[in-house]
Amino acid sequence: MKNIVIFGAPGAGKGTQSDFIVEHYGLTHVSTGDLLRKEIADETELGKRIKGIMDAGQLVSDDIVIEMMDKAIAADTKGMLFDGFPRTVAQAEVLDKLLAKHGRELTCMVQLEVPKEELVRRLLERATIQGRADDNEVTINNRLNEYNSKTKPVADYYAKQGKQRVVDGLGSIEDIAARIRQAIG
Ligand code: B4P
Repeated sequence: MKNIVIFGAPGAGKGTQSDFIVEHYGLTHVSTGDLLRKEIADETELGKRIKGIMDAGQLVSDDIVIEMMDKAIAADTKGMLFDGFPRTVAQAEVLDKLLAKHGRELTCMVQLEVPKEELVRRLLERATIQGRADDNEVTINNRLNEYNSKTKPVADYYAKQGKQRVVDGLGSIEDIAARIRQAIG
């Protein structure tokens, strides 16, 4: 059973490539961004608490995200693709523990590498198509800063475990999907 993390900066193509990975390997897709946006759209108590944080481009607290993932892992029987999680080293450590609790371990982490100018270009383009509240110039900058300070160290965490697979995230969506399949094996 495969359990895979797809990792990268905002706009790196995590959500886009997730569709191909879950289809190819028959995995359950869990996106923390999608789960959090659903809480906001449903106007739940949690959604009201996190809306300002996400609109500002900051990370939601580890406790909230970890509780969501605990439930998602407990409910899964197929193997999982983690999209947007872990985003801090603390989340990465907890993910290892949660998987071990269910007799599993992480297969690998796929890291999509995309230059900053292209990340900004993609997110601004998405803003014109989807109108997501956090796709504007100020918030994109905050998200990239959060990524550099809190999320990037997660790559070293997996490199030390020998689980990091770096993939060039520039090019056509199909070409990148093929590179990812090769990296996972
Ligand atoms: P996410 O929903 O994970 O959003 P994201 O980082 O912007 O990545 P996304 O998956 O949407 O972008 P993608 O690269 O696919 O997180 C949003 C927020 O939720 C965070 O800022 C944070 O507040 C919160 N959050 C989520 N998880 C959290 C956690 N674990 N801890 C704390 N807080 C958390 O796509 C971007 C665009 O590029 C798309 O429009 C796509 O069409 C385009 N694109 C993709 N591939 C392309 C290619 N090859 N060429 C050209 N364009 C491409």
